[in-house]
Amino acid sequence: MASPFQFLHFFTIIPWFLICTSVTSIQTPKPYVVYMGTSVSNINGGDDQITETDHLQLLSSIIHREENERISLIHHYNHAFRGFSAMLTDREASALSGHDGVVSVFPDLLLQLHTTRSWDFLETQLGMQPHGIRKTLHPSIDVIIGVIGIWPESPSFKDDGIGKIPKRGKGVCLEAHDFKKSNCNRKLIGARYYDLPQTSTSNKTRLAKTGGSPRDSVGHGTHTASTAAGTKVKNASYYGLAGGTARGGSTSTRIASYKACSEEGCSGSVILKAIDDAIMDGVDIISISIGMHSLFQSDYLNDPIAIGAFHAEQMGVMVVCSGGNNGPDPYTIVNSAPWIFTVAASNIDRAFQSTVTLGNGEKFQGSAINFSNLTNSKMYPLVSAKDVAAKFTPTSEASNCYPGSLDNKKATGKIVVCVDNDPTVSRRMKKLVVEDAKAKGMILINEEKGVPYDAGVFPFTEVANTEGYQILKYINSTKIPTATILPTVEIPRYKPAPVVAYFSSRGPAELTENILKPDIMAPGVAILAAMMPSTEPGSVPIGKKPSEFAIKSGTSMACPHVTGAAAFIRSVHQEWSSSMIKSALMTTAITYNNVRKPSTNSSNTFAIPHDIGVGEISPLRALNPGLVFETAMEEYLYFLCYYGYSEKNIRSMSNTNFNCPRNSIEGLISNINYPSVSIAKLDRHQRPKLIKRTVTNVGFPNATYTAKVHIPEGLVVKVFPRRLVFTETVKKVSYKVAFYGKKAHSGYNFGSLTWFDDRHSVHTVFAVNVK
Ligand SMILES: *[C@@H]1O[C@H](CO)[C@@H](O)[C@H](O)[C@H]1NC(C)=O
Ligand SMILES: *[C@@H]1O[C@H](CO)[C@@H](O)[C@H](O)[C@H]1NC(C)=O
Ligand SMILES: *[C@@H]1O[C@H](CO)[C@@H](O)[C@H](O)[C@H]1NC(C)=O
Ligand SMILES: *[C@@H]1O[C@H](CO)[C@@H](O)[C@H](O)[C@H]1NC(C)=O
Ligand SMILES: *[C@@H]1O[C@H](CO)[C@@H](O)[C@H](O)[C@H]1NC(C)=O
Ligand SMILES: *[C@@H]1O[C@H](CO)[C@@H](O)[C@H](O)[C@H]1NC(C)=O
Ligand SMILES: CC(=O)N[C@H]1CO[C@H](CO)[C@@H](O)[C@@H]1O
Repeated sequence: MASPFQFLHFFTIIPWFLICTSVTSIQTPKPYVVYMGTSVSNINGGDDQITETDHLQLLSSIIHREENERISLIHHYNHAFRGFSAMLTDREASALSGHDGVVSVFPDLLLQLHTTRSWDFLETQLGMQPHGIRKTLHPSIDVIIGVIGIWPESPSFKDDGIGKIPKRGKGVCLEAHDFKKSNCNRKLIGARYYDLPQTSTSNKTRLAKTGGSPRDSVGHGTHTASTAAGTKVKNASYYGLAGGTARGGSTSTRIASYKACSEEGCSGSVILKAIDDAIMDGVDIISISIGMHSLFQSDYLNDPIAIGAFHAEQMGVMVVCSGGNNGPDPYTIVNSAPWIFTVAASNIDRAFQSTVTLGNGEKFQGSAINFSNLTNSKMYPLVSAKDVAAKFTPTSEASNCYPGSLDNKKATGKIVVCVDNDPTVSRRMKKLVVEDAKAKGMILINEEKGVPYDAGVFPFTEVANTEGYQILKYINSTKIPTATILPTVEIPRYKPAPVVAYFSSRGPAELTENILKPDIMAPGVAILAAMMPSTEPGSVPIGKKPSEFAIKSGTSMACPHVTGAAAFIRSVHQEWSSSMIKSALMTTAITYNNVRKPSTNSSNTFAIPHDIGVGEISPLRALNPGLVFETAMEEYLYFLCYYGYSEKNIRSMSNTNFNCPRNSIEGLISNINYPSVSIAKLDRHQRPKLIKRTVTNVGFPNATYTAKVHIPEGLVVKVFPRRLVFTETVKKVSYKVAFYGKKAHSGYNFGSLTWFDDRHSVHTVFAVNVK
């Protein structure tokens, strides 16, 4: 069997650190990150640059003399924030965490790419349509985004027609055995890579081959970078599927890439280093399609992405992150700090279908991407997997097409029907099992349709339970059941769209429910973008060259759509801060679909803000939002107080004499000037809860807005004032919203408050949990 290693890999990728923490003794050193706050020079203008020597001194005060080979730094952070990573025992780590100037000390965990290899989203396909950003305004106003890892020869990174690199773009193009300085150009202005950590389960051969170069070895960075900012490529397609012009959301944007991940995952200490470098290199936006698994989230000051993003925000650099692929359960959203722009994934108005025809003439529409060479003119024997089980194999395993569960002799030449009621065996695995059994093709019965799986040249399709039942019934009804699986065809103008993807992680956020997360939704199902040419056997149709594009799904693919949209807005409104751009995209998002109904989830029920945030991005509308919510750095410091961090740590992070308010309680987080509102607890027996917001006019100076509230039955919402008047001199106006829960339904109530003038509608969503 071709796949035992991959099978193992699937199980080891997440629990690696669990094994490490539980099995190893607490005295065994392991990598830790020591975070020490901002490195912005202090308020008195003094020069307190902390050097590597200072860090080494700190380490030598903690580590025993006999072990002095450990007094060394793996990574050292000093551009936007201070700290380092090093090999420490648990005891040393806890001694360090009490140290003056140390904000937090946390184990250097492996994070996941949000098209995780362990789920089969990575292997699925996509077709991207640059939603609504067809007319590129203002070409070539420079915005630089930072992403992770790249395949430089891709036509998506050609620099034809792009102007000189701006002075502040100090991207560094590192050389390697397979990467030359000339691989960088005016589009791809920088490419850095890092020593990737080796774990006990690391495949050293593979690391040696793929590490030590900025070149993308996974395909993830190439795909996401070209989605955000790829050069226009005419006539792009994945072997004819999803054909058209491929381009990023903002084609004049430059890219700097930071390779922080390998097949093993992405270590937190390396991600921190990459963010620190990107800030120094002068990028405007950082796009991170990586995160913790939702089961292993840590609080903000122990989360490398939250820490890096906080200091990026402090330096005026926007950070956009994927929200994770652990849906559709609630409390699965990650990267949920308020200074992060958190993205959910939706489908687009394109689907991929491949027809199953049964011997009795019945036809079913399955979902898949395949380059099947079968036709309607010949039928093949059709069997249920449980009827071709290997000896001594339980029926449940065979029907799920577990590794080793099928009898090759019985399956050869047949189309095998597998079910999918056990999530531990991926579609990729089942397909390998059936292919290895020399079957002619495979029909998978799986309710979670909508994320087409790329089966390469193997005839494969996926049908929902109702169709699956019909197919099984047909097999029972006849002596010689037969079928065929036709090649995939593209269904354009697919309806409804957008629908939130089944896999997209859901709110509310586990760390605090007082900020609404995810923030926004963008296309993340079956997105066509650049890819290093695949050499995997069976993935390239006979007689074709490996494709320079691929179709992929995941919140990883949704994130760069928002990055590209933000870069586009920044190129037009250069003076806008990240929070203004975020607000513009949020208050103009679209909450209905292409059949003019409110957006739904994949079981055809209306989606809620915990699924889709404020809705699907609409970059063109966001150019002219009318009003914006500005979230100042100080608001984030208040947030840290309310969340419960010490004033001492907050001062280290901000380098100010900041004072936390006396009554810092978590409920006050709802009052941060955020473009949406979430109230974790509204006690129906208590007085109404009062929320304050301040809006800044970015439209014509003379404007008057009136409020319109949309509320669920029972909840009472009062806005005052109901009119906001702006003039040449009055640019900012505050308003209050009171929420009365006395007669409301228990649990979350969702609604919206929209400010209208004759040109704009500023839509704000609220989520109120009534108890
Ligand atoms: C390590 O990776 C190499 C190259 O990808 C592969 O040939 C080899 O089988 C792998 N070794 C193990 C132990 O998985
Ligand atoms: C587009 O691509 C297809 C197949 O890859 C090819 O047959 C066709 O000639 C191309 N069209 C143009 C205008 O390049
Ligand atoms: C389809 O392609 C396979 C090789 O992938 C070949 O063995 C088979 O004969 C082809 N079938 C038809 C019907 O052309
Ligand atoms: C097909 O037949 C098997 C065994 O006779 C039975 O268990 C199963 O429920 C039948 N399936 C359908 C869909 O009729
Ligand atoms: C869709 O929403 C309904 C109602 O909230 C819920 O019962 C269902 O499980 C959701 N389905 C998915 C796939 O999220
Ligand atoms: C705004 O209104 C003021 C007072 O009515 C007026 O003087 C001014 O010219 C107006 N400006 C614009 C741009 O309409
Ligand atoms: C829609 C589409 O491009 N389908 C392709 C599926 O695979 C067959 C065989 O490679 C192609 O001929 C089809 O064009």
